[in-house]
Amino acid sequence: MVDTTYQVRGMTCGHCVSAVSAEVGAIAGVRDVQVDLATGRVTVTSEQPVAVESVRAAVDEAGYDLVEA
Ligand SMILES: [Cu+2]
Repeated sequence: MVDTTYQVRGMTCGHCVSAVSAEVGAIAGVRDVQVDLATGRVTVTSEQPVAVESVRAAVDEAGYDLVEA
């Protein structure tokens, strides 16, 4: 398993957390998504490293922005 942490901008409440978790969690190979609302940190646990483009697309789909690393 691989843990990767991303920074997401725009989340303000538990609904935002759910939306991001659902979209990112739907990426193939992703096993777990932990969102820290206070910091905007999103930690993705996956079987293989996930392409950042996939994470960006999922975060976009949820309505938020992935901050450039
Ligand atoms: Cu919200």
